[in-house]
Amino acid sequence: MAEYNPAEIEPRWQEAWESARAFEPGRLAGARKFYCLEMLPYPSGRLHMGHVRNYSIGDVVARFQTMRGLDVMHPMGWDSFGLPAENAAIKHSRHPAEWTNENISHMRAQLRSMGYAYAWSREIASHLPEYYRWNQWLFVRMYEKDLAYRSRRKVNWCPKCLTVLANEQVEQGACWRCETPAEQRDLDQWFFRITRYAAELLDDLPGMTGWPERVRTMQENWIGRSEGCDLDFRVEGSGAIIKVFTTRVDTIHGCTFVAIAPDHALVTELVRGLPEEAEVARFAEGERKVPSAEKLRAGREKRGVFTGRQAINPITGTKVPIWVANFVVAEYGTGALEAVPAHDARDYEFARAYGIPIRVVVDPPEGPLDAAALETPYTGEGTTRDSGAYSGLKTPEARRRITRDAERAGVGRGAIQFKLRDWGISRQRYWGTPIPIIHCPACGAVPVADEDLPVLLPADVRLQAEGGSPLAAHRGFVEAACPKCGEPARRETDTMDTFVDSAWYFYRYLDPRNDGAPFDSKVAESWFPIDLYVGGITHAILHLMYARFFSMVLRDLGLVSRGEPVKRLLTQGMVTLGGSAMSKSKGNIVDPDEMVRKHGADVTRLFTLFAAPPEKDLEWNDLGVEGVDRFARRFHRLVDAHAPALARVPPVFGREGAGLANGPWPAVASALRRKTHATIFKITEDVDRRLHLNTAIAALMELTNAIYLAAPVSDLEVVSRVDAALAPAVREALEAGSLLLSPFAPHLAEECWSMLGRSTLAAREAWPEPDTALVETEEVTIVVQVNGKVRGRLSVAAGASESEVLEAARADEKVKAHLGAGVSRTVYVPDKLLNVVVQGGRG
Ligand code: ANZ
Ligand code: ZN
Repeated sequence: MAEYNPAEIEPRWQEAWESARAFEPGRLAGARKFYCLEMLPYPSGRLHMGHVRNYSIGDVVARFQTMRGLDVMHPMGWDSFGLPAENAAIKHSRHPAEWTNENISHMRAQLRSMGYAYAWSREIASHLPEYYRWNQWLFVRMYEKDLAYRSRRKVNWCPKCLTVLANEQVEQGACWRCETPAEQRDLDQWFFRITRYAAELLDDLPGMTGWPERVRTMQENWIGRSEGCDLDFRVEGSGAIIKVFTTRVDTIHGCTFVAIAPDHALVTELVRGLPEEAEVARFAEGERKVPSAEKLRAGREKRGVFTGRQAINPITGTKVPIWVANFVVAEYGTGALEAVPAHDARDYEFARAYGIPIRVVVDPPEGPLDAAALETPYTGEGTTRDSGAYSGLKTPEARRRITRDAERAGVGRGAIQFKLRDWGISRQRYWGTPIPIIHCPACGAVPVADEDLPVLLPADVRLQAEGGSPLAAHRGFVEAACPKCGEPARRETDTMDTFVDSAWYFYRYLDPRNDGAPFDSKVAESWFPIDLYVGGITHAILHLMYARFFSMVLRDLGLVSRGEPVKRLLTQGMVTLGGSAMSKSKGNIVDPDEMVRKHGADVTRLFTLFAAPPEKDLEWNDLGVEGVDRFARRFHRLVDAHAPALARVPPVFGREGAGLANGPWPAVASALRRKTHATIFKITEDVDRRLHLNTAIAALMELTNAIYLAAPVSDLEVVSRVDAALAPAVREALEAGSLLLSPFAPHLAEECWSMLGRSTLAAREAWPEPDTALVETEEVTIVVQVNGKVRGRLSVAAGASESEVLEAARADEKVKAHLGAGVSRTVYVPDKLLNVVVQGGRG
């Protein structure tokens, strides 16, 4: 009798996979491809449970699709440039490269010990010249297409990291990495013109049905498309025009002031020589330092100063005062707005604070507003009133007519605004890709010639904790000859944001040693799109937007044919302990190495997969770990005990399996066979379509119980009592169990497969097919109500989950018509009833 001993089993099978090169793609001629990708880690030094969860989920799918006969690409690499390496280097007086390489070795060994099925021949690391050379090459291509440009901009600056932060990297006004409040600075910066793709980035989203709705909504909001109208307000007694952007031109008759951003280009000119000049200047100066995220924060106190000037409403001819206000952002729209306090919350608050009149011009559908007693602005749509010839119109119609008339009069025009800003990629740090530009006094910014790439990051720099770019202090690096005229020139010393590295790495995996191009287009074509991408929700905006942008750029450079790189996206939840995300600073960490030492990689994997559905947060629970540990041991004991008695039964599954005849079988055998095939069916569905990995494991546990019932094994004396009539069904169940277990607990699966006398690798075996005659899928009818009224009946598999039923309800024509504004709540009685509560109550 062999005790389950993962410490002995696991390294043995890892070696077997490696020597068989079991997970290298391209071995199956003619097979369909499957590109399974997980977000590559930053090599901080140690894997954490978040990594383990992310990679275990991806690994299940990669192994599953491999067994189903697909040609699977499942690579891994290192996002190895970035600030922590530089900070660690300063702290421990070590070179970032040395620190990074050591971390990579350690973490690679950790990944191996988890048994992940990677195509290691594809490994890349972004800090290596062979990789970042292609960042530089792509930068030059983008520069040629005016997709990379330099401009003096107000930038978000982290005073602690001493570097620029992209808008995406400012979270609630603070640096996303160290949480220090961000400041504003004027700097010459390099930008990628992502705004050129704003419309495409937005328009693709509805069709990206393989992405979670939540992520698509986040991206949609980030891109922030607004349709409206620009209007020209003439400044009284001056030729100046203040252009405003409005999405509610229908409210123009309620405009009681104009507000402009403190750093609007016109501010100085407007107040020149007026008594208000000094105060306006003081106010503008104070606001200059405030980051735009803070300016837009809803709760921020509305403040401003009057300029002493009036503007003329181009539609009504009315004169209104011009204010400089802190809630107007220079970078959005035109940097100025026509304020309508009765119908906009910020305008309302401002008007109340400064005693500016409030004029009601829209009535809600429910009936007229009492203008004298208005206590909150009415921001919805409705019917115009007190709006001259436009009174009595519904909002969309008023909008249309006023825009048309403004266009005819030459004082306005329809306009579309995006919140998305160009991507600032300059970093004043060392550990990143040097931007391949040389500044020549005569020729300006000149890109480095392709044959001179890569611009190598010099190894001999002095890294200081405070201030300045280390490259700028390196004379040998800075001094360069102009590629155009040959005269002495100065090399650019900014390095690229590391999000550039990760914006296209998934193409490089496909052709990682190519030294003539970033990758071969034909090879990329054969693998794209990525069939499944697994990663944290924290990357829903930043990384995933950049990755999409880069794919569109690569397409327009003629390198690939499609713009959208990812077909299906899975954003896994966090791993928590005591209710909050595991983090070093909170001290609530479970170390994967320790888990592997204590329980083995398989149990660690099983727990992270079993304890919660992939998208949900997973609370760590030692009892739960014990539970899956017990399950692993029980399955092992079953196989170990019965294997000798099953030796005479021919193989059932796998490429050499002969299957089983359709009986007649004794009742116990028949029941077990039905359970076996139902389990195969369920797990296949769970993994393939739904990615319900937790319920798949639950089904394996049930199968194990069923085998125990049919063929008991005592804890004390391990003797198999399986007789000849039952043996084939038991072999079938144990073989199926081993193969089904393989994506989840691959070492244990190999061990059991081999104990059953099979000499192939389970990992490369054929996934078992269910005998449909044995799979009775019980169907039940579910009544679907919307706001309490019956709107349809759905036929679904018994035991379907709430989300499955909701999904089916959404797809049902009859029900769909009643879902209106969106689902706010559901009540589910399994196998019987789903009640959907919808907002706005159209029912
Ligand atoms: C008049 C108005 C009346 C507005 C009304 C709203 C309601 P979104 O939808 O986010 O694009 N706005 C325009 N430029 C701005 C700037 N630079 N900084 C801050 N706010 C600005 O918002 C567009 C609306 O935000 C515009 O429509 C404008 O206010 C304001 F009843 O114009 B509105
Ligand atoms: Zn020159």
